[in-house]
Amino acid sequence: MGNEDHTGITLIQGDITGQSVDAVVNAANSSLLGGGGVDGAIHRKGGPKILEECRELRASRYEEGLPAGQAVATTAGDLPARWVIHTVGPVYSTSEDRSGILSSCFTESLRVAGELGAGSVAFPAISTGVYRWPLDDAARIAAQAVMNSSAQVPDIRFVLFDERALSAFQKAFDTA
Ligand code: AR6
Repeated sequence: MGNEDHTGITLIQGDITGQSVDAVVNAANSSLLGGGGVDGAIHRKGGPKILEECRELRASRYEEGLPAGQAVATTAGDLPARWVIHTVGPVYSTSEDRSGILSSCFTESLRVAGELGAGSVAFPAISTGVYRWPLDDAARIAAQAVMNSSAQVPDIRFVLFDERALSAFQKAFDTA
């Protein structure tokens, strides 16, 4: 797997907050001030430094919040990582196709990771929890986005919380 020779993509089952990587991607919300799921786990384990930087971002670059599909980096606090890249997935909708926004979460996060010089990045299954995106479809969008990305990050990992998510991503990468 991989978009270019220098990129390796790995699928792992587990808790993303335990990953020793340069950058951990957070499935955040526009407020950047925390929430449940991955976001809650990252702030809990990463400690108050992350929230402090998020508050600074809200007071400067993102007064209106971080729009869905965009990404921004902060410190990773106490996590075994250098940065957290916060991105905001779209809430799933049956009346509107928001897959371009979900795809953008992956490409923008990889772009930010590349700018930081990150050698390794861990992604969760963005939008598939609280934001209700069907797993198989989210996995397909994630696989296509990452495989078509031009960002130069050598080690890209998807850290899936359970067996069901892991097999959805395996299937998506096998058929991408
Ligand atoms: N490690 C890896 N995957 C996880 C973990 C973890 N520690 N915890 C949950 N998952 P979600 P979203 C999986 O809800 O759908 C928050 O409140 C989970 O099983 O974290 O983008 C934010 O503040 C699911 O498959 O993110 C936003 O308000 C996937 O990660 C909102 O939820 C994503 O679930 C964002 O919703």
